[in-house]
Amino acid sequence: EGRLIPFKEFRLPFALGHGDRLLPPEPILELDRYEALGGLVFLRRVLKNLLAPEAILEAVEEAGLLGRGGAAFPAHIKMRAVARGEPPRYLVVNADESEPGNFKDRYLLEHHPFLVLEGMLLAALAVGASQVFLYVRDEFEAAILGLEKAIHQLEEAGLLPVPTQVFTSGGLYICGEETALLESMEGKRAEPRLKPPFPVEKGLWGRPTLVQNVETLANLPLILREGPGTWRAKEPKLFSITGDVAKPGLYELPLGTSLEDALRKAEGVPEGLKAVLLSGAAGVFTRDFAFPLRYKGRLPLGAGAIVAFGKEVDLWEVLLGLAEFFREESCGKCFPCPLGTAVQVEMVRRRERNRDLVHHLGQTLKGSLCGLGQSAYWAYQSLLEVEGAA
Ligand code: L3W
Ligand code: SF4
Repeated sequence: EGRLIPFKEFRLPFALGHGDRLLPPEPILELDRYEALGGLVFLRRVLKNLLAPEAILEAVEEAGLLGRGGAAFPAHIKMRAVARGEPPRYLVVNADESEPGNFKDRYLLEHHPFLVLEGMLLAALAVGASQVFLYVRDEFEAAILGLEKAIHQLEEAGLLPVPTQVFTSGGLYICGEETALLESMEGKRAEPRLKPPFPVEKGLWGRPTLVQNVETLANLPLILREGPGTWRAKEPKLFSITGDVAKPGLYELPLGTSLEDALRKAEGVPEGLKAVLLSGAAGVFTRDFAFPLRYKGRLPLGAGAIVAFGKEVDLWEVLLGLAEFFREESCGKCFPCPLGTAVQVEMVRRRERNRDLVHHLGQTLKGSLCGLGQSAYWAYQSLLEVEGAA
């Protein structure tokens, strides 16, 4: 009923706020063009033994790169853990971007496949992976075709040191959860595994596996080019800004930028908004426009979605869309999640504002096995807070 926009119809004028980054916003789909813009320098250096894999790990550590798929775990810790593991080791690129409101990975795959592939190969060489898989959301047809073409171009040029293949995802939201993703790659139902063991120890086929988000990997060549110190001083992050703003699109902003400044970049007017949904379905409504957009703050940043809702929007309708989304996408492996998400839909339908009941719902969902169930009530709880503050 139009509460959540079907992704295939999600057309956006990409206003990429690149700041002083090294790549232009237009697509770079040819290897020569990517190289002319300074690409592949570091990949070539590693291939000529002029740059040691350890130097890549050190640069990632010095930059303090955090996972950009929503969990913000230090990339170097995961990379070093995989590098220490017994071969064969694998790298899986998580390109199953399904969180409503986020479209930064899709943008990178469609517009900058070589940047993603260079970052991916640098990571693969750094951890000694013998095989790389790009796990791409099945609806991203253009991205899949573009990646296959780009991989072919790299291979022809002798610049594909690690066998790489595209794996089309199983097509469910839960497939983005890294262990469900691995299960589906092994031909099983996409259901999350218990963690630990983490994928860095027991990942694909039980082997040490680095599962890393597209944006995280795309930053590797940029960290090496800019130098980890310069990169760290900016800590660039892509934000998908949509909804009631004049210029919806993808914006690259330094972490720590206030929500208000982010909205104004997209020509949004905070005073005219009822609330903003931060992070996506697994996110929160907020009116804290002074909130600095950084990880581990009071509010979750997720993968960087910012959806602005004007004063005329009925946020309960939006919440109902999110609640139904969770109920549909719950994989059913554990008990609290299918139960809690179904009850949540009923509660939201009757616009239940009893905080004790919502608290109990949250307590149930918190006991879920994976992040899907554990975060499914955040938006509900936050809507009551936003209403209470209004
Ligand atoms: C080794 C430890 N590994 C934590 C691992 C653990 C955790 C992961 C986060 O967000 C997350 C991911 C998806 N020793 C560890 C440890 N870990 N303690 O680190 O890694 P990070 O920060 O690099 O992940 P991330 O990319 O920021 C991903 C879950 O969110 N998710 C994500 C969907 C993402 C996409 C996409 O990237 N396109 O769709 C959905 O549920 O499972 O946990 O998980 O393994 N001491
Ligand atoms: Fe599946 Fe939900 Fe349990 Fe996650 S929390 S394992 S999605 S039933």
